[in-house]
Amino acid sequence: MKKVGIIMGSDSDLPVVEKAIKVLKDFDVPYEVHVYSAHRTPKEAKAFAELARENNFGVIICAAGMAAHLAGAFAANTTLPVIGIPVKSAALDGMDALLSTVQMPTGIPVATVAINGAANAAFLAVQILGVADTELAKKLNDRRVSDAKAVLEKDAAVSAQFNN
Ligand code: RP5
Repeated sequence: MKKVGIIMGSDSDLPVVEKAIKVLKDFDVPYEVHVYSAHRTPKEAKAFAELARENNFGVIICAAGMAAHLAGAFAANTTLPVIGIPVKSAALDGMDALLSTVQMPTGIPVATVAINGAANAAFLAVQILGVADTELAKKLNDRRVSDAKAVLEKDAAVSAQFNN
């Protein structure tokens, strides 16, 4: 199976990124985690992106906050799908990173998830890999069935408390 590359701009992003790692573990999807910065280590970020396809990656997830150019920089240097996680920072509540990540020019898209939406970044990565992997697609379907069951159990509990 292709790997998912999880790149964060700083190790301070790790508490957010851990939610993506957990989802990939749940699905037994292989991954690598790295810290590369579009601004602090641009050469290393570029080299990783350029070699990602031949290094057996299928999707790249990039998490960055503030002037978040990491996902865009990766997208510029690979034709693999790149998913961006805008990370919330203190000053602007993540709106800075959201706009920096989502507002890409035509031809170089970044699939941007919600601010701190790391779990959904991983779910989207699994969905992308699931296009060519029916076993993985079935696991996704099973997860949705069990998630739906959990919601209906909550509905039953709330209904029992408030509905006559
Ligand atoms: C971004 O700047 C990183 O992705 C991080 O979210 C933010 C702050 O980085 P540190 O100053 O905590 O290293 O590049």
